Amino acid sequence: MAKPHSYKFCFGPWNLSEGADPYGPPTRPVQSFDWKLDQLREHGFEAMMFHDDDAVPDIDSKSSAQLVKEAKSLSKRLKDAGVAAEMVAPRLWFSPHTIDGAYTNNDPKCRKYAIERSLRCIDIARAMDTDLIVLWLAREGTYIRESKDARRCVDYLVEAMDKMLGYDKKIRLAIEPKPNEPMDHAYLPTIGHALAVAQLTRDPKRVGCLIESAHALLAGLDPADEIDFAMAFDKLWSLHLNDQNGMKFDQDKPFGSNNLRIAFNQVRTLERTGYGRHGEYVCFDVHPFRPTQPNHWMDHLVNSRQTFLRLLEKARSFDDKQAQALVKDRNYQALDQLVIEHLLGK
Ligand code: XUL
Ligand code: MN
Repeated sequence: MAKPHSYKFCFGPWNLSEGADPYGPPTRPVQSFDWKLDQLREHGFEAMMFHDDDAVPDIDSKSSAQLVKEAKSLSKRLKDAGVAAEMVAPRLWFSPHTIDGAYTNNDPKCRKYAIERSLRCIDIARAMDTDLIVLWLAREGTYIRESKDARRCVDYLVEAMDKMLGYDKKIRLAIEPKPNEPMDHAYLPTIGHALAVAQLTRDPKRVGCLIESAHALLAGLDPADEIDFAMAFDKLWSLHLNDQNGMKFDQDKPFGSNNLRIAFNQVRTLERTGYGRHGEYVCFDVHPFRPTQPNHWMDHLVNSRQTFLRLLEKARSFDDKQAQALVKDRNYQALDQLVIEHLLGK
């Protein structure tokens, strides 16, 4: 195992959400951005992640010059607070132009909108001193199989990424795969799909990925294996740790909330592969449970960070030598119990 290093933590303004779901209204009042920034600093987080319109609201009604001006002013506020902007992600799922997809929309005018919007997102990222653009491809997929040509959609995805890579020679694209929700089936459901598409772009070195634990679980995969796979390509550029109870809606539960062992194995893999050594952040894409009262609003983030740090101790104190001996002896029954006893505190 490599020499221990310390991790840097991050979350986004949307992770202090107000509790609205498809069945009911918010359960907490809206808080200001400054309040969120103060909370972030007070609780041991070093960076904030942004959607383009978290950084600059009402993007589509503003000129490029205005967007850059507002992004620069936000960047100054962050710098004054000693907080980095980790990434900017184009929100390609709200506009009337992205109702049936953004880059893979059947309508060329809508695809054009999605690319233009992504270039504005790059302008914002540049003004905020980050080279990382995250692509969660929310509506790139289908509700019914017959509605789009999946073969052609691969070309559309590559074309959009090529436009972004050509627009700015320094930016890096991190694809955040998710197999479903809001779509029935998404076109890039796993890290394997994301890294395969990266190879088709004009600059594969600048197209990597972001793994979200819940998204991997929704694809029926172990997030630790997804991490190892991405690290084998040196392409894990960001991470959304959280948890998920089975194959249902995307729950964004606190890290480790549902399955401590799956969480332990993610931390162990991050340690083993050296994630974070090149400045990558550990981000928590978690939401408060809807019944959460305003005075407990930060707890899901504080707890996720705490659980991560506790599991880091567990990863560092795991008896690897004994584990290796058991592997050699093919005694997986004893190895299984070794992990369980370790997690239980023996
Ligand atoms: C959606 C999701 C997003 C992305 C950023 O499931 O995880 O919040 O992380 O667009
Ligand atoms: Mn996410």
